[in-house]
Amino acid sequence: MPALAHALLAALKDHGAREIFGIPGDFVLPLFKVIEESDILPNVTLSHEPAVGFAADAAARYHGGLGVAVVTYGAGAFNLVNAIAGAYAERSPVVVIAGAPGARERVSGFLLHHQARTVDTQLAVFKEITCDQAVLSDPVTAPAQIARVLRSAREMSLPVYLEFPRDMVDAEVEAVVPLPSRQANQEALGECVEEILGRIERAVRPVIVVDVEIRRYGVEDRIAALARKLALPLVTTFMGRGLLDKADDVVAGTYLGAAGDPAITQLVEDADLVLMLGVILSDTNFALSNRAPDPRRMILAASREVQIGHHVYRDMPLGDLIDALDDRATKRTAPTTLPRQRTAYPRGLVADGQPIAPSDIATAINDMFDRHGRMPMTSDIGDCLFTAMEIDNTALAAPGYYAGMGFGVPAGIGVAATGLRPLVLVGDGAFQMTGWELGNCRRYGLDPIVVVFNNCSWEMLRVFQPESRFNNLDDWHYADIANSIGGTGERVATRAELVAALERAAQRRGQFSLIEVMLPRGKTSDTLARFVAGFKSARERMTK
Ligand code: TPP
Repeated sequence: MPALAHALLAALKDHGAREIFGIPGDFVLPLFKVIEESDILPNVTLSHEPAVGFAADAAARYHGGLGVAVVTYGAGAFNLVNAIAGAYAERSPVVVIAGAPGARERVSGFLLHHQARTVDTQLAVFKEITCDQAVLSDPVTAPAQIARVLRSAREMSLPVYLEFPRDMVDAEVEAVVPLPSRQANQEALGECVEEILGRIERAVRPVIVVDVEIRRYGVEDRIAALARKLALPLVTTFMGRGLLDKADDVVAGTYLGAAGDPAITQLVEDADLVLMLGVILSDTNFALSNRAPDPRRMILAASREVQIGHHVYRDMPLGDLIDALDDRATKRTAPTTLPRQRTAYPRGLVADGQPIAPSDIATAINDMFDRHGRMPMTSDIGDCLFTAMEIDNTALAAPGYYAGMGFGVPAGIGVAATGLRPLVLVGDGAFQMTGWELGNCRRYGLDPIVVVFNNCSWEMLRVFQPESRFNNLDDWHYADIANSIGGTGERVATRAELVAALERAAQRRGQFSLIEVMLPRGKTSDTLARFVAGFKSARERMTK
């Protein structure tokens, strides 16, 4: 019979985990020893637990399996809370494995180091931000608990929590047998699909809107095929930016309401049927809309439910729904009144001595993609994410809904650990939070390209409240520090320097590259400028 630690690692692998991110502590040292020596999954340690959570989250987003974060009891696990809250909000299946006291310690009568209130406060906190939990303290029940919790993570595409008491590492257990996934009721599915196809048939201006769940459930290709078959225009949400990056013929652009390409905004807002697939109905995705969500013109398939008008079909996995739609749909020709709108992304930056504006970065990156091929991206929250909307629709992981700072760099490390070379976009404020994790790249041979938007400012806050001096940040010369932590840093202030630095970074392999782009305070990307204007006018509308 395998030891529990081995059984758990094998089960993680069987359920789609490809790597482990973590930081050890005494409550997980024995488990880390097994992780390292068993070599079942590669292990990447970082410097601070928030980064562990972000990296695991981004790895899951990219490879479509499970992300894994292993941390110590209390001090380690509580440090992970914000990252897991973000993963929950944005539907990323991260398995939190937290060390915990062993059975004897729990009843020792002492307060234990890292304990916050009761021994189980950690479990109580994680219950709020995970969809399933288990404490692996009983060798008889542990394998079934692991199978249940890992299936929940996969089926719900949400974080889960496994607490691993440190005295359980060597406990002998049965192997973990994966549980079959739960499928839709066929009759309900048939009825649902007929209803959707009927609505599409009757619609004059239908449109598909897609968001992150379609990647989480691995149905992007099938949705692209369906959109082609039904001849339906398709857009992504803000959060869903980067989806269907291999189906340029299908994706018209990204819906940003008042901040976006007017043709795309019209496509969605004038539609008489909006088929929302895997969409998070959040303010960042829809608050700049001129129209409130209207159930009469909307079908929403998300979180294993399909809502049509005022009724709901429950237990409808997205994959089953798309397969059934594809089975029953017949090829449709687009009405001639339905031109496919496409967003054109800027190209051809003039490499001159002019200062750099944020939108110039997008143009320079598009030019670099033309020369070297598109790169997968991660972005932090800040003007860098709005700038990303001006870059070609390449794969992107970003906190577009939860909007927590500090995601970009560790997420890039997570993506790099999956074997890809990412381009990371990050503001100086966010870089101050987690940017130093780049110092871990050399140990693992990772070579992301990081573009720091250095405006010496919390510019996203300044745009809403320009009078506050606290938005001014100091100039930390990030490029200089990059050179002392295993990478190459370059600071650029003109468009010519930017173009040259990006080219050098594209060619430099085997170490991280940091390009510190100096930007004037008060100058935002064109997209953020439109977003702020749209936001302010929406606020005025609401307060009138
Ligand atoms: N803390 C976290 C963890 N997340 C947040 N979103 C905020 C605080 C509030 N916040 C939103 S944007 C922002 C802050 C503090 C400033 C971001 O600054 P920077 O990363 O330099 O990007 P810029 O706004 O200049 O583009």
